[in-house]
Amino acid sequence: MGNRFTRGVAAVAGLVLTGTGLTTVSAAPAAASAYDCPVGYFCGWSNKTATGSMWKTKTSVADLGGWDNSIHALMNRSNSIVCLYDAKNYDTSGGYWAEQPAGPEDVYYENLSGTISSIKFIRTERECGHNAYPSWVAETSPRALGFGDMNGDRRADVIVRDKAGRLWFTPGDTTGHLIGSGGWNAMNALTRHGDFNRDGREDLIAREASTGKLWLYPGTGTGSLGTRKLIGSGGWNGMSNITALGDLTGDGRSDLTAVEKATGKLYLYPGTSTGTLGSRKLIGTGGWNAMNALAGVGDMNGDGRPDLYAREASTGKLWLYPGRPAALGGRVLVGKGGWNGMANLIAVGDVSGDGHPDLAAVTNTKNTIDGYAGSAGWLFTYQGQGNGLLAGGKPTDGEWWGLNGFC
Ligand SMILES: [Ca+2]
Ligand SMILES: [Ca+2]
Ligand SMILES: [Ca+2]
Ligand SMILES: [Ca+2]
Repeated sequence: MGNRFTRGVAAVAGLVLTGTGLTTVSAAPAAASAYDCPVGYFCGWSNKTATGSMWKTKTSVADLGGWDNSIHALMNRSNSIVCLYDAKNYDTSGGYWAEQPAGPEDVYYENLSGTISSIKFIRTERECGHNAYPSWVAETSPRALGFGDMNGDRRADVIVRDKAGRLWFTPGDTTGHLIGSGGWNAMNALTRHGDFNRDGREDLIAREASTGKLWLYPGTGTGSLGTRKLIGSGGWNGMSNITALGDLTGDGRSDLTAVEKATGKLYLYPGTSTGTLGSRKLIGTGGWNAMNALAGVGDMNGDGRPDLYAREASTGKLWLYPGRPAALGGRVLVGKGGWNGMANLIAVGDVSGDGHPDLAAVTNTKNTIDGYAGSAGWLFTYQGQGNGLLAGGKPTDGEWWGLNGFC
C-alpha cells in the first residue's frame, strides 16, 4: 500500500511503551489507542489516528460485518503475517496486501482509506492468494529412473521449502503436502538423488548450517521423511555444492559429491551398505570453485552412468560432466549462458514422460529475457534429449516465488 504512514508507538508524545506494555501515561486517553492492542492480536481502529473504537482478532475473518470497510488504522501484534483484502472471503480480485508482524517496534499504520473487508492469518506471503506450495506437474515416466521420485509412482516430484522454514512435497499433480512442519531454515543445503540407506526409497540429505553436520532423512516411500540419521559429524561447512548424484562407483548405492572450498577440489563420497558415507575420493583436481551450482541429473547421455551438470559462475554456462567409473569424463557444453538467472538446478528426473531425465530451474532476480530484466519465481523445465543435452527451456509456471531449497 502506498499511502500508509508508519511510526513507532513509542514516538507518540507523552507515552512510553516498553516490552511489557504501557509504563507512563501523560494523560488518560478517552478512547481506544494503539496501546490497547494486545500482544497476539491484529487490531483495527475506527479513526485514522488509531483512536476511536478498536476491533481485534487473533483468527482469520472472512466477513468483517459491522467493521466492513471501516478500519482506518491498524496494527499487527500477532506472530503471523496478516493478509488484508479489499473484498470479503479472502477474494484477491479487489486487491490485497500482506502485513508483517509488528515485532518489538510496535509499528502501526494510520490514515487508511478504509477498504478492508476480510483478514487472513498466514505463515508466508504466498498464502495471501496462493497455496503455500507451488503447482508442480509431471507426466508418468515409462521407466523408473531411480531418482527424482520419492513416492515411487514413476512421476517426478519436487521438494520445496517456504520462507517459514516448512518443507513441502509436490508429487506432480499440482497438489502439495507438508513433510516438514518447521525448522528447515536451519539447513543450508538440501539434496536428493536415489536411495542411500538401501531400502529402495529415495532419501533426502541436508546440511545443518550451525554445526556443519550432514543428516540423512530417509524417505518413507510416500513422499514423507522418517527419523533423521547423522551421516557427517561435522566439517561440512568447509564444502560447497553438496550434491547427491547417483551411483557413480557402480556398487548399486547412491553417492554424494561436494567441492572443498579451500582447494576447489571435487570429492566423491561413496554410499555404503549401512547408509553412511565411505572414504572420499578425489574426482576433480581443482577449479571447481568456479562452479556455483551442481546437479546430479542422472544418466543424461544414455550410457548407463549418472552424469553431473555444473554451472560456471563467471559465464553462466552450463556444462555436462559425463559419469565414468568413480570419475568424471571431459566436459561438454550444454547451455551457452544465462544460467545464473536460475536459483538452482533441480535434478527432477523424467518430467516429460519420455524416459529421459530432464531438468527444472526457478528464475531468480538475475534472470534476463533478451537482455532485459526478467521475473523471479518462474519455473522452467528443460527436456533431456537423451544425448546429454537439453531442449530449450519452457516457462512452465510463474508462481514459484517466495520459495527456495528446490530439490
Ligand atoms: Ca513421484
Ligand atoms: Ca532410502
Ligand atoms: Ca551418463
Ligand atoms: Ca524426459
